[in-house]
Amino acid sequence: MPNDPSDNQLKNYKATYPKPQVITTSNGAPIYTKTAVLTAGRRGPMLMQDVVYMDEMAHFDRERIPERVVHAKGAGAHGYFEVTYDISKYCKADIFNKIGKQTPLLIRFSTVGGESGSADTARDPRGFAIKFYTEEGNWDLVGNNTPIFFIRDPIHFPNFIHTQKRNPQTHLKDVNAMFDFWLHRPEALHQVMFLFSDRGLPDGYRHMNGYGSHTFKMVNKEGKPVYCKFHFKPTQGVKNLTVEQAGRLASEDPDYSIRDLFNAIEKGDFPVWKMFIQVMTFEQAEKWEFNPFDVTKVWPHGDYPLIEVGKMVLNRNPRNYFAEVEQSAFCPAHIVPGIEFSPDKMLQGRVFSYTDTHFHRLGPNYIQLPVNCPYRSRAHNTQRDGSMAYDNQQHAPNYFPNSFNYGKTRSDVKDTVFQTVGDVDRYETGDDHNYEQPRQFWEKVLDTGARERMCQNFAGALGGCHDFIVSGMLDHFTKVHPDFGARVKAIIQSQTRSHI
Ligand code: HDE
Repeated sequence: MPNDPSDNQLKNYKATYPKPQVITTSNGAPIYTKTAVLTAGRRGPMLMQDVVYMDEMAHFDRERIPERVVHAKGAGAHGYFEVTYDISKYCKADIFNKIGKQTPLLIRFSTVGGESGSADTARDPRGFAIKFYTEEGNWDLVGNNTPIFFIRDPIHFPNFIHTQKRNPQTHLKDVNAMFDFWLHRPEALHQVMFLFSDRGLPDGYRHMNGYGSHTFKMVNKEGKPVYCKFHFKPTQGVKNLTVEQAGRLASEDPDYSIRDLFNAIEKGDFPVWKMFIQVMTFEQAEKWEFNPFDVTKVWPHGDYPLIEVGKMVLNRNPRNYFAEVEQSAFCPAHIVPGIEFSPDKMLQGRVFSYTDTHFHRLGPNYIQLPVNCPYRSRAHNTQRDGSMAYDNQQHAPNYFPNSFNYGKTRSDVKDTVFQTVGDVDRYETGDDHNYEQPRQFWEKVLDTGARERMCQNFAGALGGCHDFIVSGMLDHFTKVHPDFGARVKAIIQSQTRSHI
């Protein structure tokens, strides 16, 4: 007996619309049959003038848009953010300006490497992308369920992603390519350890943390900036799947996370996350032992404690997946007054990439789609035309400055001034403290059981790699902690590779 709300979606539709509406062509003309094509005689050929067929088939041929090059499989939900603590001493953004203030939002969760038909329970980071529809424009916080990332220079991103995708000849996922990249780029170790630990298999989308991951800048009304990071913690708790559960679900219910989110919301069991920030002053940033703008590093909570800000509640499922989730388009460049970029090279690199991919995937006017449009502030600018311009800002002038009352600027939203120094160059960061925080992860974050499971997971995956990749990775693990390298080596040897 189907019992979940998701099983009854069609029945519920019928209950809402007890009488069918007249079916039409796309130009709105009523049609008299939808069950037979137009032919010359009962057995004769079809006619070109069967516009009912042509109208439908030509559109069908174009139903798919390019899937996201990463984060292709996902689920979305609507909700709101509510301020519970005052952080106006750090940030003037209107979203935070009053306790109790609610701001509508859309969230899209995703897996990263798989195609849009892949299994939800793969070992992979999870995307955690939020679009806050604030009164001063849309603020997109496009994060993951991990506080860190694999690389710290955006030039590596396309190559790194190639190793996570399919081999150019075999069209298979290639574990040698994955580990070969990590072998060459040990800055990935922190994130890779996170990925092969229990947290690499979250139990659906409701039971995981979310992070803005990068360092951002917050600016208060006096124009004083601080650096900050964003954290989200689920009040329904963090839960992970075992390797066995994830494997079973991959075949029995590959859409496990999408289903779980939809049904929870439909049943009124609304998922909630508390939002926190960490704050670092410019003086502290100067003195910190690591680069505070390096997204492969966390800021220790002991030194930079979590400050509670508010809660995020997801209380409404999309009514149409394609319109509200597939066509949603997030972009780290979408910030609002009070929130600014830090010098994090990765963040800077992302600021370019997302709009660029949206132009390709959805077109130059993707931001006019209802789900992407800043509907609480509205865009007033001089961008015009292009494919699918919707209202095209009607009769407003399309240039600025002008003498006809179109557009004025606001001095209170000026970005903070900051100095840059240094020679223009390509600075290699490959050796920038790659082992310290992974060591802390091994020693302080993981308990004995979690360490053992992570080593088993690594040994399982590395078991399929060439010997030089295995020994290179074991060297890295040993530099993180001798026990780590030794344990993975012992498990691999016990799995038949006694020569290593
Ligand atoms: Fe992304 N990333 N990314 N990323 N990312 C995309 O944009 C990119 C990075 C993240 O649900 C793409 O619309 C570059 C970090 C999420 O729609 C693309 C770099 C973090 C989503 C892109 C990164 C993320 C994306 C593909 C390195 C966590 C899904 C489709 C400089 C802090 C958003 C798209 C959604 C999606 C580029 C690294 C999170 C190609 C160049 C770090 C959650 O533009």
